[in-house]
Amino acid sequence: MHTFDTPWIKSTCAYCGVGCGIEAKALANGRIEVRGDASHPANLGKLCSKGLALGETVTNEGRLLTPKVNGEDCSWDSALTEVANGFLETIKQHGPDSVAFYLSGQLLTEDYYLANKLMKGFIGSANVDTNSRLCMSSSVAGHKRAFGTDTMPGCYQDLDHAELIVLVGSNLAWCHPVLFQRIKAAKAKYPQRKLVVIDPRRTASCHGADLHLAIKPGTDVMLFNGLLNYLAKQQLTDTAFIEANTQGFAQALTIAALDAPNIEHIAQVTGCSVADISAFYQLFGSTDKVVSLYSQGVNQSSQGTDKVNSIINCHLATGKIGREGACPFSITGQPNAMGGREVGGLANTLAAHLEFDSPEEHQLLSQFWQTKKLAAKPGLKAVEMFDAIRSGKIKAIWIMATNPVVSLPNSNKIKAALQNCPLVVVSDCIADTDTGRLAHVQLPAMGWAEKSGTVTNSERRISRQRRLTTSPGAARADWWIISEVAKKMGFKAAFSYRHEGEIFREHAKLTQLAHEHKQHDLDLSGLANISDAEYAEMAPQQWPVTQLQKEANTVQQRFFGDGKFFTPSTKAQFIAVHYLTSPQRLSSAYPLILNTGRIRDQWHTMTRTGLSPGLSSHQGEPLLLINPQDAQACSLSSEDIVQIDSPQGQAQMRVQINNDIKLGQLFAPIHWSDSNSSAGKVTRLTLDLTDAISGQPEMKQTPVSLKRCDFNSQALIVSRTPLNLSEFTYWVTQTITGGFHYTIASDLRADELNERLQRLCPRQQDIRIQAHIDDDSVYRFASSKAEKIQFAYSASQRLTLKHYDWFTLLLSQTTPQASLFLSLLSAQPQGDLAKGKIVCACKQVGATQLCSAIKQQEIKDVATLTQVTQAGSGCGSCVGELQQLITESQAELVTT
Ligand SMILES: Nc1nc2c(c(=O)[nH]1)N[C@H]1C(S)=C(S)[C@@H](COP(=O)(O)OP(=O)(O)OC[C@H]3O[C@@H](n4cnc5c(=O)[nH]c(N)nc54)[C@H](O)[C@@H]3O)O[C@H]1N2
Ligand SMILES: Nc1nc2c(c(=O)[nH]1)N[C@H]1C(S)=C(S)[C@@H](COP(=O)(O)OP(=O)(O)OC[C@H]3O[C@@H](n4cnc5c(=O)[nH]c(N)nc54)[C@H](O)[C@@H]3O)O[C@H]1N2
Ligand code: SF4
Ligand SMILES: [Mo]
Repeated sequence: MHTFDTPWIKSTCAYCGVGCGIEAKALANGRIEVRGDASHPANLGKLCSKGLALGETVTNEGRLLTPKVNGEDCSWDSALTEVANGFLETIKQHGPDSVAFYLSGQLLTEDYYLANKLMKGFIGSANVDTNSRLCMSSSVAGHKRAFGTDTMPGCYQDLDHAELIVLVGSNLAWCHPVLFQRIKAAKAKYPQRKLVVIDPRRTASCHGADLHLAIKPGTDVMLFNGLLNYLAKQQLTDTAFIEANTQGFAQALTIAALDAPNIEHIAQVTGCSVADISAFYQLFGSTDKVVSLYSQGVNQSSQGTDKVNSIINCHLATGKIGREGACPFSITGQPNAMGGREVGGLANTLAAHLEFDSPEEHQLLSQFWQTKKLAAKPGLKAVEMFDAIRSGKIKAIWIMATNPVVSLPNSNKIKAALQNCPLVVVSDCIADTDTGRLAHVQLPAMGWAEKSGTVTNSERRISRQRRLTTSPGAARADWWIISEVAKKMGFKAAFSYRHEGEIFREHAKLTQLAHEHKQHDLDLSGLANISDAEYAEMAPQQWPVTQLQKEANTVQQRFFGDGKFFTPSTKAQFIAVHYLTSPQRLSSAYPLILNTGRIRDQWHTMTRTGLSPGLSSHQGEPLLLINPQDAQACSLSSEDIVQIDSPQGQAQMRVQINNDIKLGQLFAPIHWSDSNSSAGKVTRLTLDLTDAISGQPEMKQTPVSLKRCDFNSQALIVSRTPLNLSEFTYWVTQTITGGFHYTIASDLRADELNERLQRLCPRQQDIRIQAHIDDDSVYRFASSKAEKIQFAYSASQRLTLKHYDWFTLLLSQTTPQASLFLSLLSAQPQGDLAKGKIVCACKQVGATQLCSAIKQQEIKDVATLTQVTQAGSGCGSCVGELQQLITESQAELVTT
């Protein structure tokens, strides 16, 4: 018999900035099997639920297969000509600043480099910005102010050595799970190590933390100014380091002392107790090896850059930088957020960390690219860029690998801007996205597993993403698409590449020249002359790279160990920062504050993770987390649908009452869009207010009001084929194994809804059954063909959703059809359906299974639960929820 055996190929995960190495293998059924790469220094073989499910998302479902102009399929040649001519014509009539590119940290370095080269170098405008503006730009600006360059000082091994880790505005357990597990492993080995979490919500990252400071949103600068003042007062600063290697300490301290004169004042502003604040300050002051790891709770703020510097100030004051286990650590979000920063994807930098304000650097780059048109001044940052589209200043935009109609704040405005823009070009792998719907030209891009190039992770480690499989339809690599458009625009000589390795070498060569010129941080000289074969085989390289490392190694490099920084004086800069309240104020009209962020198993706008039934099962509907007291005050119960209003727009979500949220605050995940829900998109609500220095929008503090939606009926539907349910007021789609799951709510009466839904049943079914159960007034319906359920629903005035977890499993069952029908009619899940909602995505263990194991075997700790059920033995990021189930069932025992 012919066996289909392909080798394991090393590549890098498609998702977060941890940059885990994977090994993948194509299977005979077209699927891809994925496992962690034990030799990769970022993860040493570990993967999280998203990484483990990578294979499931490699599917042709929903893919954009051909180029389209005005919705019609066309050849590559005509689509590329349309784009090139459209841009040329606009530039001819209105000048280079009338066009723009909006890029993404999900492009490969090679794609990113070329897009930047085309816009800044050859079109002659710096209107090229990226979704990193929404993500890392406050960190970039903070680094530049303090260090002179955008330099990440530390590396992942610092997490193994740190005696204290402070997570500031980072839900690492869900957003960078492999690093969180690494911290937990170190803590288990050395129990004296401490973990402090600073976050307005109690998150999964608080599981196992020694201290949680639930600060009021936006008060981080107050907390860290207080820490600086405390360190000085208690003489816990490193005066030798401050004197020899820094500038501006006195000024920063004066402001900090004015801002945060005593702990009582800090307690009042931050809402934390004096005892907790003192405990944190003492820990920071008395611990030698401290890593402060921060993310969007810091960056996405109207004061994001100041928040970053307030943290860095404390590290500089104590010399906790450049040493093993000690650094301020900006953890990046996207797989190639760092690569984008290297090539100059942001509008206010040139390329290879060369800057606009230096005529020599401008000349160096002009010569290297052999162009006379290099942009002379910074371009528009993301929010400004879309404002310029709206005002008509920008008339042509090319959006690549990002979905701004979902991810930029004030999405109604973004949508209106694109609707008015004469030319919108979108490169994406997926056909139907909120942004793609507004495109004149859609270009099908290769996705992860098809494309090839490099990405840089949070610790400056460059890894190869390799092609594992062929692309469906006419999809092409992003770099190829960009180079073809550039050639058609007349820049043939500068954009002729045989393959992506040539682009990479050019980028590395530029960093070498830049480094020779300014002796700065970014130096890839060791990769500037690698052969094609060496590029193909390239093992992970952490920069600076002065020599190609032939094999993956765990040698870690830090910056600033010698006390020298990249400022003109070579000294690090303290930045004096004042705590400011957000301009977004609460009022009687908008009395609650909406925080937004991520959930464990979804990635951004769900265009990829939404394809995985396993990942979607953790959370299937847009939800609003609310404190019990606020819920009561707004007359809301769990599972109500609520309308959320902000000064910018309206959304509707399902209420989840949750003690982890403080009074007056709310939390909503960012993942739902207009493509998968009627109104679950959070950026309908968020305001486009930005940090004055970085231009990063404040996404975590929107004032809103709530109103319960009283629908007359609700239904849950499963169908093998997609349904269009836009006629119903409230709807949410979810991918499940075997088909689709829908949740709807309607103003119709339940009996009317029942009638309407029956019409959606596909024709020519073998069996149709229906039932109306009087005592709970539920209408049930199911139809099957070839012994498989094709379509089923439950409809009622109100359904208790938590009793219907099993509904999402209906189409995946190997259970005999009779018992499926029985489950449906009786609403009592039979067989495998009885698993309940999936808690452990890796091992597919459900809540009902876990609860009954806990009860039957009287399990009191997570380790035993894992042993008994396997849940938590994969990536471990569900451990917090396992603990919660145990706690809840113990509470039930006490109260019953
Ligand atoms: N599962 C999953 N993982 C991801 C992603 C994903 O979509 N899904 N996306 C990736 C990307 S691009 C990014 S940028 C990262 C983001 O990773 P994180 O920044 O960890 O994620 P968020 O949930 O956006 O926000 C982090 C926390 O900031 C808190 N916060 C809000 N306001 C404040 C404040 O004023 N001060 C402080 N101290 N905290 C505050 C929020 O309550 C939230 O828990 O995740 C990456 N990893
Ligand atoms: N309210 C609120 N809004 C936020 C945030 C928040 O915390 N709160 N976080 C912000 C942050 S940190 C980020 S990073 C953004 C993320 O927001 P987006 O970048 O808009 O989110 P994605 O869904 O990752 O969009 C990537 C798109 O590129 C496509 N794609 C994937 N791979 C490729 C490829 O190789 N080539 C091409 N051409 N296309 C590809 C995907 O199908 C998808 O449509 O959201 C921001 N918006
Ligand atoms: S932590 Fe998870 S999502 Fe992030 S790179 Fe690793 S496997 Fe991928
Ligand atoms: Mo991000």
